[in-house]
Amino acid sequence: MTGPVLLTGAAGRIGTWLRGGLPERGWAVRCLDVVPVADVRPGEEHVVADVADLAAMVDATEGASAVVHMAGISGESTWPAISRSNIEGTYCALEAARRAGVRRVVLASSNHATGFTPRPAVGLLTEADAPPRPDTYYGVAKATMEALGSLYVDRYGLDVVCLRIGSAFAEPTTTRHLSTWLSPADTVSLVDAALKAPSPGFSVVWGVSDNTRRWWDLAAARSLGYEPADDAEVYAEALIEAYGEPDRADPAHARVGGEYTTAEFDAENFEKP
Ligand code: 15L
Repeated sequence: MTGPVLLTGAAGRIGTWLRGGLPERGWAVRCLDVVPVADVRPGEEHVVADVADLAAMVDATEGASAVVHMAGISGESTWPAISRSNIEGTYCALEAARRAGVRRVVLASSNHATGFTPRPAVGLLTEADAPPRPDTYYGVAKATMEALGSLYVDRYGLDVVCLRIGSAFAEPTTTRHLSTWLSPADTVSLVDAALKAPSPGFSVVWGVSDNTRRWWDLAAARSLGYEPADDAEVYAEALIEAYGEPDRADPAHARVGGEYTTAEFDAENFEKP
């Protein structure tokens, strides 16, 4: 592939990790965000644009080799906010790729697309075991993202890889994260694999590190070429001492989406637009 990777949400947490890690793996990066990124790095291209502005997205996508779409609200919010940033934004990323002739799109889906799925009592959950079962409007937008990705593969022949990201943080801070953590280094590995995999067509894979306590199957992600290096277990002793052993009767541990499935996560409790 020639041309830079267009990275939406470049100023965000995951975007910042990818700006560091993708060039180390040979990818030139064109950063796009609605705000200017704080620290422009050598070799980067920069575009300030709203991901829900289709004309601006088409301009930004011209000449790119692939789109890595990380932009959007990163948790629950109101319906108007989610539908604009996360649903309209995903449509614009895919439609801009199609119009600009870019064939590969990597989408930041989330475990919350399937959040009300019960966590398995034993064994690992494959992607096929967890069809869309969103836990929030945020989760609905991620399920819609996967559906839009599927449409652009079947109708227009793009390659679209949807990453159902667990908990992408610098380090685990809750006992749930002992299962769901995706480390910064593994985030880079996963996106790199999604960019390089030959002809993935439509692919949905869990995005999680090789955590001892994980409940997501990594076979599909590994088949793309993902080689996770981290395991949240190194944080287990400290987190269990602080918070106790995870209680499987607690919804935060009984369902894939954790606390997002609780009554407190009703959108009414989130900021009005
Ligand atoms: C997500 O999709 C969110 O972006 C992140 O803030 C966390 O809530 C994460 O899921 C999680 O499930 O831990």
